[in-house]
Amino acid sequence: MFSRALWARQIAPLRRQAIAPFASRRSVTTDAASAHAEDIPQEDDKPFTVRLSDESFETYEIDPPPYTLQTTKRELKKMYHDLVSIRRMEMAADRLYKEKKIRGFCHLSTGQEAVAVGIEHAITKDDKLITAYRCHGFALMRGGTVKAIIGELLGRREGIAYGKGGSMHMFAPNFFGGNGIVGAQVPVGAGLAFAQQYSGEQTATVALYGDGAANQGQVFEAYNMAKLWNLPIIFGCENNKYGMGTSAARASALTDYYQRGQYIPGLKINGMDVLAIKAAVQYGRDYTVSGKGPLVYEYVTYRYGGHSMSDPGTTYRSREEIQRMRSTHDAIAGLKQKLLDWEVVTDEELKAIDKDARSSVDEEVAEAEKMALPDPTSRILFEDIYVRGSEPRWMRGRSVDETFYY
Ligand SMILES: Cc1ncc(C[n+]2csc(CCOP(=O)(O)OP(=O)(O)O)c2C)c(N)n1
Ligand SMILES: [Mg+2]
Repeated sequence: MFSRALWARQIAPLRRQAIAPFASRRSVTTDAASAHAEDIPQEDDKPFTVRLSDESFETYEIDPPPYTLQTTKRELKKMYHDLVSIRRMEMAADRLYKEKKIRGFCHLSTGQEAVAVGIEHAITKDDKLITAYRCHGFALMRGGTVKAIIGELLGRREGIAYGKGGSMHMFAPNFFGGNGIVGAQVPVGAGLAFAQQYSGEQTATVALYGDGAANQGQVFEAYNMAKLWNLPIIFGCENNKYGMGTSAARASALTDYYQRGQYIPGLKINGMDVLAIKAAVQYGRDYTVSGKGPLVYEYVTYRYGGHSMSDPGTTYRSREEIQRMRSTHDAIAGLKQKLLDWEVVTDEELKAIDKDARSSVDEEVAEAEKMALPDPTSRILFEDIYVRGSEPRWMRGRSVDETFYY
């Protein structure tokens, strides 16, 4: 066993040397509006190049992604629409919770929208995604509707998980939740990637977890197997600086989550810049699908609200900190600024996109509120335990003499 002093003298310099040639000296910003683009074409679908900020990434044992990104006006406008839609949907959930129409747990992703949007614009519909409980935005991006997501929060049978999952357990094609057990989705994500590799699919899994999950043993077990078998997975820590009311620095001996894979290359990404996220995930997807093995990403982001609806979110961080992040690092405001600066849209066009996103969310929320309440019968408790159509003939109920026949 090395004494601490000996370790510091003999081992630490070696470790630094091993990392130094690869580790970039850049430090990642969370400033959302720092990319550049010139010569924007008139046409909506004609590709052009965006140059990302030098402060978009920090690397660990890997070259950085290209600092240029091909996009179109249509895609940028869609990204903006997506960001606004998630924010508006989360705001609707906030209101419905305060009106006591949504009960139980409810975790909002306001502030973190760029992660869900940037990833979706980088992967294909055949790739797989799994995350923790802060999942409404991902469910929407993967193909869920606002109506079905809000219906789920309201506990309606027409909700995206038939009203059985609530805020934390939503699913869509190639979206494997929505998981309430902190960290549990990380090994499940490795399993998804194993299935992709085993069946020869040219697809990847994106498995997300929070800074609060990043120290769990199962995360490192999943890293190990993923590297042993070079699984096509991008592990991604959404570092929003807090796990419930505990700051990352109080919970983690090393808060550079992108370096926590040790033998797995990593990338730290400005998680408030939807374009940087798209560039990073596109690059990582190609890397991992080509058989080079897993990656560990860290999206540096921030949640504006409390951990859940029952946390005001102001006892463990200052109001000034929240205000500063909202006013100077907001992903929506950042993209908006770029779209105007680059003349991708006029002021009026942008207002029209805003209005369209907000009114379509509002309409779907109103429809969800009109969905019928579930019948107050115990039969509903036995439904949806198995995938519809695959139920056993009978199931035991709450006591030995209660049997439910399907
Ligand atoms: C196994 C397990 N332990 C504890 C909890 C309680 N819990 C819920 S959320 C949370 C903090 C997670 O923080 P983080 O991973 O940073 O996610 P964030 O809320 O910031 O998105 C904890 C401890 C849980 N749900 N599951
Ligand atoms: Mg967190």
